[in-house]
Amino acid sequence: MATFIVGDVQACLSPLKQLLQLAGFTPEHDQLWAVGDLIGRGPDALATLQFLDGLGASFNTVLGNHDLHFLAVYAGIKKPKPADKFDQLLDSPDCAKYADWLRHRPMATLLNEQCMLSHAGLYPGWSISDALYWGNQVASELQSDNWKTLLDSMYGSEPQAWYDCQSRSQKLVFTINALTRMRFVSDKGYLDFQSKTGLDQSPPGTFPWFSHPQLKLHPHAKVLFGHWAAIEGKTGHSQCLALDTGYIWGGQLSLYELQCGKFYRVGHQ
Ligand SMILES: [Mn+2]
Repeated sequence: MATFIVGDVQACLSPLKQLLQLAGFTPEHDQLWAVGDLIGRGPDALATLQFLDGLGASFNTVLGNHDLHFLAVYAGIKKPKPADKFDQLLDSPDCAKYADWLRHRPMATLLNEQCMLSHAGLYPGWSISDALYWGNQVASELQSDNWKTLLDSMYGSEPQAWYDCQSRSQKLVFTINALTRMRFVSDKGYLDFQSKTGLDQSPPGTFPWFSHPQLKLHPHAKVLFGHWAAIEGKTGHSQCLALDTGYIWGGQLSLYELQCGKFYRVGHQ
């Protein structure tokens, strides 16, 4: 059995199918995980969810910011924007089924004892156990009757640092931001939500989270993440593997095979 992890699909079904064929993925034997942002901006939101649903128990995902945004639109908290390209999905009789399925996905998971998967990465100062614990707290809330209240509160960017969080609801919103939106983090642990650039343009006083001096990773641990297309799959850190190579922006869709460490890519050159 092989475990594959795919980068941000963002409703681009055709390259996803190409990539699975290229890697020899067979749902009967193999497991496929996604780094989140299954849908959002790309052309085939409904067909992508139909295809992944068809893989049954051989597919799973952690949630990304676009997936959570879709849930907020579905719940009537946010108005859909044309750029989301959710229309066909929202009009589908199966929309409620897919929304319910997404609402029951994890925010972070362990793929084996040492490899964590989340959409944006590991917040500096948190251990992998911290990220899993708080990710599970968010997931439990999303699966509870309070899920709309949580999604309604997530659109703020405050608090920006973990040590500024007082209440449980602040901690849940911070966790969503750290696990799904993080890129640059200040030396004091503040998430920077302004910059989406590559590594050569760090805002003053910030580090990419994977280069942050407070990053806590055991020597054999790994973090797999997506979300940050501008770094083009490069972190310069052997334990932090970036899988969003920006297919939606004219780049490539990436797939990583966990057991052998091999990358597969399709898309634009
Ligand atoms: Mn994202």
